Amino acid sequence: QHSRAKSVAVLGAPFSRGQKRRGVEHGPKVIRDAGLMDRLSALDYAIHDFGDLNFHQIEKDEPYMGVNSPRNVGTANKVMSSAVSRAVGAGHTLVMLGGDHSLAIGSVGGHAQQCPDLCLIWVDAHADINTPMTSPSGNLHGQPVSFILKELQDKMPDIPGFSWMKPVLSSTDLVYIGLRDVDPGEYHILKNLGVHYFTMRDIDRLGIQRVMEVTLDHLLARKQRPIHLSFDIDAFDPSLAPATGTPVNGGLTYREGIYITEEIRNTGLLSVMDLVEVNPMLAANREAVEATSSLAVDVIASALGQTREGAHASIDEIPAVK
Ligand code: HAR
Ligand code: MN
Ligand code: MN
Repeated sequence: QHSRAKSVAVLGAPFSRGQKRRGVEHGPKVIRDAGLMDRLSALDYAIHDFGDLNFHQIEKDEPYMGVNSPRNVGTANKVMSSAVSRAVGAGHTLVMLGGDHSLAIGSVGGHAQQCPDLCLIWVDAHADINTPMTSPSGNLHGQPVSFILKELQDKMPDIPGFSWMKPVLSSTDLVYIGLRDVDPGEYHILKNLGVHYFTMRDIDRLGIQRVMEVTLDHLLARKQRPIHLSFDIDAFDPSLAPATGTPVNGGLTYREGIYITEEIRNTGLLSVMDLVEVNPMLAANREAVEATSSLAVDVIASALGQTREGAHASIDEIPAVK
């Protein structure tokens, strides 16, 4: 418990081709500008900034079976996958800053290369489990989970750009928290596979404490294993996180969001965390951008050990009167 990670690495992914709105590629910059590295250096481990990944654009990238930008998204995720695999293999706890949520395909995929027994906690207003056939938008940020799950592979067409990708998780390795905008096809998939999920209504009924207890019990009771936390900022209520592409009313409160990350931190098992979908170009003003990105920093710091209780790291006795 509370095992000290030796080091934390931060990796930016300025990528937006998993959806149609410009600006989410600036997520890594505004999250860093909100003071991420300073906040993490106050916690007690070595912290490395791996900078931003470089995604070179593929010019000719026609939609395939309704899926937009398949080659760009597939190729970017291949780059992501090897970067995450390398970082985790080197012993770092990794924080991936998106970018849109299609990047989780590579992030979870690369993590699984090093930790095949990982489990996945997906905090989001959306289930992101459309297959290319059920997707209403053709946007790959609404589909990453369908690429990750083994049970869906016979429902997945061969999308150009993704030939490198293998499904890495079973549906029992996944729990959703915060859902409130689920497409009909997604609902069918969730029920059909028996995926464990907690909607905002479930949080209303059970409270976030019970939700986390059941989540961690489901994923960890049989065996302690590495956690991948994929945190979409749109899980929060739009009043707290306005700068995002697909806001949905009725989201997490600040305290519910922080409780989620505190509980994950307390397992000592967090191995990779994604923080995605911060889009500074979609806010009404600069204050709204700053609110959203400083919320992202709070969530990341909390997942990595910042507590509301205080810390004892630097002071171990009551100072004597001199
Ligand atoms: N479900 C819709 C679709 O598939 C919208 C979901 C995408 N929005 C996100 N992802 N921000 O969490 O297009
Ligand atoms: Mn998402
Ligand atoms: Mn979302």
